[in-house]
Amino acid sequence: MKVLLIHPPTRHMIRTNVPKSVDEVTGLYPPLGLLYVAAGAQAWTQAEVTVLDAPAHHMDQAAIGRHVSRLEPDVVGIQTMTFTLVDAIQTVETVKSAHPNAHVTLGGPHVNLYPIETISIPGVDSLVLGEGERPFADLVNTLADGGAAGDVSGVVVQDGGIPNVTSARPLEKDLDDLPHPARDLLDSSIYWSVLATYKPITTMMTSRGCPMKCVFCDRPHLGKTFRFRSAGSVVDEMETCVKKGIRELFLYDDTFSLRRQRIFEICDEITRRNLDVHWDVRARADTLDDEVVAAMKRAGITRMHIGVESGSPRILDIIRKGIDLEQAYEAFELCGKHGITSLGYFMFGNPTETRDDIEMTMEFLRNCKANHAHIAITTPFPGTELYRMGLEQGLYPNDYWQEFAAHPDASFQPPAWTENFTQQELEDLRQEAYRSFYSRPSRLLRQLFAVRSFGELWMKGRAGLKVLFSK
Ligand code: B12
Repeated sequence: MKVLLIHPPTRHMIRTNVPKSVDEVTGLYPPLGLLYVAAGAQAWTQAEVTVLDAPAHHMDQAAIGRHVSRLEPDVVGIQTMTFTLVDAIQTVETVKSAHPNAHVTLGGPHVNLYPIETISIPGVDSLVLGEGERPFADLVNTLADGGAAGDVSGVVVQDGGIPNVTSARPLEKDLDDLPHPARDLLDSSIYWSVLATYKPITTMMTSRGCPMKCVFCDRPHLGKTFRFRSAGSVVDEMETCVKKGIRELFLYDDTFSLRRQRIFEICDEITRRNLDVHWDVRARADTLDDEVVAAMKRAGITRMHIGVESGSPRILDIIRKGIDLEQAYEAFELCGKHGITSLGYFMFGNPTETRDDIEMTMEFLRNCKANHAHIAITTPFPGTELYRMGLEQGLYPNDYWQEFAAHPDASFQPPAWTENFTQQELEDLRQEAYRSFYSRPSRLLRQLFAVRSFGELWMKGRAGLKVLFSK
């Protein structure tokens, strides 16, 4: 049995709130979710498993077609995000015309949000809901034994043209039971990030799920319970990466720092093994204090991504962020004190937001000790509470994400939250905020002294200019 897992191109990616020019210079990240599915297939089936990362190799559909005709895979799995749906569908068509006998299945965030619309796409044989490791392996084994995809729990198929939408399997209880991502199936040396000091980089997840209630966020398939791996499992994976020559790890946990004790366990294990590794995390401001930040610094952390979203306490309540400004200021102070680069994430155009609220966010940006800022324009994502609020209060006349899922169109541009501002006004305010943030001499000097090579200066300089002057 030959299994091919495809990370589709991103040529028709729906642009949200990150200008294309910025996206292109920020880096190349491996498709972690797909590598988990590959590892499950390697561990629990007899199949010969390969992974194709099309964006990494600048592959278009013709190149994918040639690859599929050469390989003639029995099962093809395609990673599907709502934002890259058009590319995923083109990839289905390409696979079916290059090798019609292949069983084509889709998995990833999008299929959990719109299963009916997605299983109805011509050429799609099945969908794997939820966490894909086990159901995908069972699908491969069932097909290998001549069984039907519809017999596998957590797999959606069409019966006589009627979608039989089953539910996803329960979430993995113990993440330590899952195999580590199959990074050997990709060329690890090609992945990089403008934020990184070292190359190559990779991404990692030490936990899944987030219990927080931020209205703009949704992880349809990873749940609201914080499930986490043991320190031993996490550092084993880090050690494997270091042995592969990967010097910098991007930990993409939604909130790495939720369990204080676990952070100490992971840091102590890194130090005990004397692992020379650089890593970065996403952390909530209300989970950080001097002791825990010092421990992470001793264990090699280089960067922390901290979601602040707004400098207005009223808006923080409305978007249910669950932090206060003192905690946010303190978080950046602590990073500065321990020599950890910090990135603050902010959004302009939140529900009921006024010019005064945005002024408060600009005030926060001017005074906080963050090294970098990422300012997004609030754009409701599918499946989020924010999107439901926008539809309920009539800000949007129709369920445009459902229509996009049913009739994907590459020219679709998801609307911002334009309750009190136009998209253009929000973009102008964002440019103004970036300029006032990055033009502070103390911050510019700190950036300058932080770079370690001319190459890094060139990369960061180019990205910085794109952020400051891109339209
Ligand atoms: C790391 C990450 C990235 C990385 C790497 C993305 C990648 N290609 O893997 C980078 C920085 C490149 C990135 C970019 C973007 N991202 Co992103 N990203 C994430 C993040 C934080 C973690 C993804 C991850 O590894 N999860 C852990 C693994 C275990 O989960 P998973 O990937 O979903 O995979 C599991 C299942 O979904 C399923 N599965 C997944 N793929 C497949 C394929 C098959 C065949 C099968 C059977 C199963 C299966 O099984 C996997 C294992 O259990 C998620 C949020 C999250 N917590 O998941 C957002 C997320 C996936 N990203 C999101 C978005 C919107 C984007 C961007 C469009 C943002 C932008 N505007 O630029 C771009 C798209 C770029 C692209 N290449 O597609 C959204 C997608 C929402 C949606 N409805 O589609 C998410 C959910 C965050 C959010 N805001 O809601 N992202």
